[in-house]
Amino acid sequence: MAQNLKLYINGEWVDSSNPEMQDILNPANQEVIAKAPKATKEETEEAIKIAKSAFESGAWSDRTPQERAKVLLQIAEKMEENLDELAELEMKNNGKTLREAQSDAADAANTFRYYAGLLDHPSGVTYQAIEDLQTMIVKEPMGVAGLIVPWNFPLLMSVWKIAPALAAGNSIILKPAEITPVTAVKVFELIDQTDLPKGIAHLVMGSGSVVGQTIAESDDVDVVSFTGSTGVGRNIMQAATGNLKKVSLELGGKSPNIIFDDADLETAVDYALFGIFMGSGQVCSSGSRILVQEGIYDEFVAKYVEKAKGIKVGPGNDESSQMGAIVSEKHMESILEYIRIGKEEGGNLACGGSRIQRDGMEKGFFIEPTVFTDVTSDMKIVREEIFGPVVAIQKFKDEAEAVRIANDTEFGLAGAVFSEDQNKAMRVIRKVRAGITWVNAYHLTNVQAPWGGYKQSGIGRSLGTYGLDEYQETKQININL
Ligand code: TAP
Repeated sequence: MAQNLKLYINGEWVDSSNPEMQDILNPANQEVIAKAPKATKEETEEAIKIAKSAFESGAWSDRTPQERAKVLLQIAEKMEENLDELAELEMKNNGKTLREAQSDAADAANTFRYYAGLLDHPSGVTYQAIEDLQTMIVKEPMGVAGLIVPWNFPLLMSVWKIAPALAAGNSIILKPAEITPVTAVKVFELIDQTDLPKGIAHLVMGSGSVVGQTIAESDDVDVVSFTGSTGVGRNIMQAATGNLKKVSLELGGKSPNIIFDDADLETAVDYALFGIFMGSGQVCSSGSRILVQEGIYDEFVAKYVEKAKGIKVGPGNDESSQMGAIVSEKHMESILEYIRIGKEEGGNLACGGSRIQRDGMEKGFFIEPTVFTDVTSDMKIVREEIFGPVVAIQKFKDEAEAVRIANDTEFGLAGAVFSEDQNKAMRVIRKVRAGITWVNAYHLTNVQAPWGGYKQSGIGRSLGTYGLDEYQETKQININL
C-alpha cells in the first residue's frame, strides 16, 4: 500500500479536508509510491495565519543568529544521517539516476551547513554620517516567506529556499510541485525532530492554482520565492501586487554553449553532453543550444553524436544508467511534441528522437538523447525551452556572430564558452547576457555563488550571501550622539 502523505501545519501532521488524493508515481515504472493530499485554499490560509502569528511571537525571529545557526546545523546533521533515504526517495519520485540524487542530497545538507556558518559571521555596517550622527545598517527578517518549488530538483530547490529563509529568521510555507512532494515530506519530518519552534515551518501540498496562487495573493505573505516556468512566474508577480510583497523568481532558460575552433575538443564535447543530458535535460541551466565555430563544426558534430548515442538510458536504480526518466507522461509528451516540431521545421535529427520502451523501460517515461544539427535561430526548438534531453547545434563564423546568436533569446540564465585562448574566452563570456556562466566547463557550481538569471530568466538570486538578502529587510538606524 502506498503511504498517504499528510500536510505539516503548526507542527502537526494533518489530513486535508479535501478527500481527493493525488497518486505520486515513480516515472521509471509508473508504480504508485505515495498518495498526496490536495490542500484547500482555507487550509493554505490557515497555515499562513499561523506562520504570521509565530513570526510575530518572536520565538524564532528574535533568536540570536547563533541560536538560529544551532537549529540549522541540527537540520543539516539529521539530513546527513538520512542521505541514503533522501537520495532513494528523490530518485523514485523524480526519475533521476541514483548518482544524481545522491549528489542533490549531499548538496542539500551542505546548504543548511553553509547558512548556519554564515550566521556565525557578524554582518551590517556602521559609520559616522555627519559630526553628531552615527548610522547603523542592519538586516531584519521579513515575516512570512512563501516558497514554491518545481519538480526537477524537488529536494534541492526546497532546501535552497528553506535554509536561507529560516536563517534570516522568517516563518515559511513550502509548496512542493504536486507530482514530487516526497522528499519535502522527509525534510519536514527531520525538521520536526529539531528545536525549530512550532508554527514556524509549514508544508502545504496541493495544486499551483490553489495553494500556490493563495500564497502569491496573500496579504499576510511578505516574500514569495518561486522557481518554475516563466509563464507562472509572470502570474506570481501579478498576484503579488495586492500587498506589494517582495518577489524572487528563478525561471526558465535556453542557454548557449559556445565552442570555438581552438577549444580542446574532447573537453568541449564531454561538457556539452553533460550540459544538456544531466537530469535528462530537465535542468533550468541546461546548455540546450550548442554554437560551434565553422572550422571544427563537422568534427565536433561527429564526435558529439557518436558519444550521445552511447549514453546509457535506464532506471535510476540501475547503477549503469547515465540518464534517467522524464518526470511525467505529460512532460514526456511535451518533449516528444517538440521533437516532432523540430523535424517539421527542418532541423536535422542526427540521433535519438523517440521514446524508449524496452530493456526494463516498458512502463517508464524514457526518451533517447536527441541531437538536432544545422538548426537556425528562427526555429521553435532553438527559441523555446524544451526542458528535456534535446539539444540544438548551430554553426557560427566568428566571435561577433557567436555573441549575437548567444544573446538572441528572451532568456538569460546560463551560458558557457570553450576556447584555449583565455583572453578571448573572458571577452566573450563577459558579453553573454546570463547570470550563471562557465569557461571550459558546464554545470559546475557551489553554494557560495549566486544563482539566477538575466532578462526573463528571473529576478533575484539564490545561494551565497545574495540568497540570504532575498529574505531580509534592510534598516538604517541613525543615532544622535
Ligand atoms: P511550473 O508549472 O511553473 O511549476 C512550478 C511550481 O509552481 C509548482 O509547484 C507549481 O504547482 C506551481 N504553480 C503552478 N501554477 C501556479 C500559480 N498559478 N501560482 C502559484 N504557483 C503555481 O514549472 P514546472 O513545470 O514545475 O517546472 C519546469 C519549469 O521550471 C521550466 O520552465 C524550468 O526552466 C523552470 N525551472 C527553473 C529553475 C531555475 S533555477 N531557474 C529551476 C527549476 C525549474 P503544481 O505543479 O503543483 O501545480
